[in-house]
Amino acid sequence: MKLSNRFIIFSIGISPLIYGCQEKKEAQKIDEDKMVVSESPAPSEKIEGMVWIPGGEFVMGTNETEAYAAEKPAVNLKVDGYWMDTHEVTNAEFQKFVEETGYITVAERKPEWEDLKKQLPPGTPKPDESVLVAGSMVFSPPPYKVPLQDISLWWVWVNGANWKHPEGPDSDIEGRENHPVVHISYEDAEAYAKWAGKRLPSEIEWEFAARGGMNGKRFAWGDELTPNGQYLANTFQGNFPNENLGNDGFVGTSPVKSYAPNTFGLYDMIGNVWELTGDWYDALKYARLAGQAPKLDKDMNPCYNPDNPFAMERVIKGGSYLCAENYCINYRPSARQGQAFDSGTSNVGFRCVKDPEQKTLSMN
Ligand SMILES: [Ca+2]
Ligand SMILES: [Ca+2]
Repeated sequence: MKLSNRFIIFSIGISPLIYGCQEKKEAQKIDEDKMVVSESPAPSEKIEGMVWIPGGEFVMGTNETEAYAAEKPAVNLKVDGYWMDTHEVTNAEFQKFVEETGYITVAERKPEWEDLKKQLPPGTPKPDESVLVAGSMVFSPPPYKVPLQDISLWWVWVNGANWKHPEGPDSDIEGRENHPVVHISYEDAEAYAKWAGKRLPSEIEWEFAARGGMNGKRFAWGDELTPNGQYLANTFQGNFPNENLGNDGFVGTSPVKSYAPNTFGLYDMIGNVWELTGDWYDALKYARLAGQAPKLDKDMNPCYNPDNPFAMERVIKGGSYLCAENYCINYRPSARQGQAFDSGTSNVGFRCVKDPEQKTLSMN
């Protein structure tokens, strides 16, 4: 099914043209003092590789003029406590899962046209069988400046690209065991989480965790992208997509934990790879929560993305090593995009959460 990305424009990056859209109604009045991190004690058990996120009350989304429309408006929300992986799932961790289960990822399977066509406009002709080959989308930057409206100028379908061969059949993950696993679809991430006795975070859980106890900050660490010139996440410096300067130390993915953690002890919540959540993508989610848009009829369709009306998408958060100041700009806790549920790419991974055995905080 992953071939859907060959036929439809998917939202790896949002065009800068829509950055800065103004919402039509006045935003919900937000109480900036409402950031309350629960003081309930953490569960007594310890889980290796995870930290306790205490839950609480916070401002999700943003009212920033410059933010994308789908991040607005800011809304007050509450979340219960949960455990969260300190870092993105690595190649080594995913390899262990595959060795124990024999799991084959979606990118390694031949796509079926019957599945594919469900996400395409009615009447889309069946492609030639020779096109229906296992593979995935790989970032392949042009050597020169290009217009930023056409993502096909830097995203290329590569037959044989998958988590073990991130750039295609001739590449491998040797030396990248501690990098985040990529080319993972939602189905793959869910299978891993189930095997690990965990689950994928909801978007609310992910954003609360990324904010690290700070309300209304543009970035996970404050309001400046590089305070005192210090890089705090793996993003893209230079002119996207052709000029990847790597001033933060990396032009591709980086080993997990290469940058300082946030105050909850979580690494790479911003940048490195986008992270899948368990939520369907709804471009008007925050507007609906704020009462500025009608409720979504989930029996009709759990997703809403006017830029990609036939795609079934899950929310991804945090931006990646491909988010630049001149394009994407999604290295912020409120940033969000839809990712076709049946597709992985070379800049999307995930991490898991786990519920406590006994809930320590009950809020709504
Ligand atoms: Ca970088
Ligand atoms: Ca990340």
